[in-house]
Amino acid sequence: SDVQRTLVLVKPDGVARGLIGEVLRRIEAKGYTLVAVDLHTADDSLLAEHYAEHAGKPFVQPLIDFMGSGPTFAAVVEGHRVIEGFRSLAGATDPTTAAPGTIRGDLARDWGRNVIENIVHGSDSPASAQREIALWFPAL
Ligand code: YYY
Ligand code: MG
Repeated sequence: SDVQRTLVLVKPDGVARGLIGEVLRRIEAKGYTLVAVDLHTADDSLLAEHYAEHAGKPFVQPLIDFMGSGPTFAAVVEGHRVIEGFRSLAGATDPTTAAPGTIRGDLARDWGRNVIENIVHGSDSPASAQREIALWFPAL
């Protein structure tokens, strides 16, 4: 198989809780390689493009508000089958039912707010990865 790149985000909840290092530890322990990293608060236009597939859904505005509420740690991560592999490390979208052993299953929970706060994002396909890396790392 070909080497892949994926976009990983430690979302504002993960950054605020001091979990950048824990997420990077799991990525590095798994054996994947960091290609580029950045820490900044994303603006609305970047977030609207990043979540374009969810445009019109009821959770998209709360999601964009949450994602812009503080700094996000962004990383491009490389390895064979890393897109699928990081999704496996991250676990299911809903942290309440995400499997123990995963980032979301071990580190996230439902706080009763109107947005799912689940620590991390990972691209879900090669096409998404290419599109998202171009958005977050235009110089790559
Ligand atoms: O790829 P993944 O992050 O696991 O889930 P998506 O279905 O792409 O949704 C993106 C993001 O939106 C999710 O991580 C939490 C949030 N969200 C939400 O707040 N409420 C929902 N009903 C569905 C998703
Ligand atoms: Mg997704």
